[in-house]
Amino acid sequence: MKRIEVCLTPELLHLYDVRNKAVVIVDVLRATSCMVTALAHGAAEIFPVASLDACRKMKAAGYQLAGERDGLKVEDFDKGNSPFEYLEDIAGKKIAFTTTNGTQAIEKSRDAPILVIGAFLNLSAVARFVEQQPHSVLIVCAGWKGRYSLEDTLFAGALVEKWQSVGTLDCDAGLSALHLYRAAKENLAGFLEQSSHVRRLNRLNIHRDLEFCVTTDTYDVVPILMNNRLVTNRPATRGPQSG
Ligand code: 3SL
Repeated sequence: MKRIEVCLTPELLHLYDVRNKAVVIVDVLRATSCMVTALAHGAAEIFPVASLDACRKMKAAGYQLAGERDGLKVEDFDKGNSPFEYLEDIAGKKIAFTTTNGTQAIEKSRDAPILVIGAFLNLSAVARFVEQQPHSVLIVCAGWKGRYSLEDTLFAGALVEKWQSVGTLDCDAGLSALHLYRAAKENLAGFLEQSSHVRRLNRLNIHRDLEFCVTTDTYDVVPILMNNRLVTNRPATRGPQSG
């Protein structure tokens, strides 16, 4: 029977073998939420890279540069890391994306035969997708600079909850995530209010992204890594517009 496991931070990834897993990368605040939003609104592809320099090199190949460092847009980049920047003027665009944690977690998981991007925004679509794969599932929480993040763990718990009729859960990290999610799910934004990432975003005066990123099932797309690019499993869907 297929299993589901949760890696609570990329620093623990050496304990897992990604080479035979369907890996779900999650960085709820905010990298994977942006990726899902961009592809749902018609971005042609996202090229995730770990470093700023690797990202800048993609400009010559016609990519828009996007992402952040420590939550802030990089000065010479076209876009930052708020999902509201990916609602419009995105259709057909190729995006090179680098972030403090999300794209680093992707980089570390590249050996997986299947790598998809998860967020609350596409929770059910990701659950359906991984259920259909022949592999066991590993959820990799991006965390913050190697540390544990509450919001990514809550997403892991949500996906484990959906998984339970499909396969086994034999992983205490997954069980903890499930219990936490069950305690939080009626009010995810409230539960996260004291979390370090929400406090960090509040210090940067970024408030509205939290509500957006913890909204469940806004989109039906699953970003999949193919030939080093994230592309979607289905045509762009309509979702919220900016404003
Ligand atoms: O680290 C990341 O990948 C980002 O999502 C962090 S932030 O939300 O932009 O601060």
